[in-house]
Amino acid sequence: MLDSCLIITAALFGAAVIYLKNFFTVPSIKPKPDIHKKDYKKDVVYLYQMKRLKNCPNLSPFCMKIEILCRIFKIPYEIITCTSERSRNGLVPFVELNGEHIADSDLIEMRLRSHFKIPSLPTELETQSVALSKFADHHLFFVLIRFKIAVDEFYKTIIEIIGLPTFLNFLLMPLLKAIIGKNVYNKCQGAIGDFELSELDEILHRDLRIVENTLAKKKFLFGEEITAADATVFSQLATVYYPFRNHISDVLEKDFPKLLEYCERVRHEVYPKDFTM
Ligand SMILES: N[C@@H](CCC(=O)N[C@@H](CS)C(=O)NCC(=O)O)C(=O)O
Repeated sequence: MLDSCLIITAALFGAAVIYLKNFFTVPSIKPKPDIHKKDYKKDVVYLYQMKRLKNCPNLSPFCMKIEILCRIFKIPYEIITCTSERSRNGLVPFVELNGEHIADSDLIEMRLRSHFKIPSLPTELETQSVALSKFADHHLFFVLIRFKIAVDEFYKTIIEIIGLPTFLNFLLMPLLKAIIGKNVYNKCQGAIGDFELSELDEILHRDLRIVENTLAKKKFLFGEEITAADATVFSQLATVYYPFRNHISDVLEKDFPKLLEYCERVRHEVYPKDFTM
């Protein structure tokens, strides 16, 4: 009896110490993982990303953005399809460049632009371009993904990417909805707030109007030449429009045909032959 009391007290004390240690630990970034590509070629970007889809180069707008940046700026790159590999932040994409692990598409873009000496736009346009890109990655993305996770095709596509057997869909679908669906929903709530789908639709229209007004009558967002902002904004729109139908497909077709024409323009410019496979 005394023994079991001592064990329970020790266990409770241990749990309290662990809880308090975690409570008072200031969060900090994890160390960089070892690089995977040991026999790398100098100045080649090794881009770790999700598996390609048949009808769109990627389901992740952040992975697609980096591939497009490499293509438009003629940066030599090699794609490495991730299975379990993740960045120091637990996400994809990440790159390895000359033996360095670089995580997060924002930082990757900055590093690539400085390493490969990619010229910026004139100051005023560059400022607008960065602001529009951040709006796309940190606001529009969350609005779009709320609609993306609302359809079964999203989870079916994830099952295909992971390579799980489709005959198990009846079990996997509710599981993925419970894990990934909830996780994404919570992230959206933290990033942009919580909204009913009808309210979110108003926000979606306002956000797409911002992109449409920036584009105006131009070929690309900042003129006749494709730029980094096109890589970011197009990737956000393309990864919800091309993989499978959802509410955004209807909205783009009905209310924003000019944005769809723009998507087709970027698609032909960047992936003249290999958008689908
Ligand atoms: N801020 C990050 C966002 C990257 C991100 O959210 N990646 C998602 C895919 S869209 C991810 O890796 N999710 C977890 C996973 O796939 O394991 C960036 O710009 O790279």
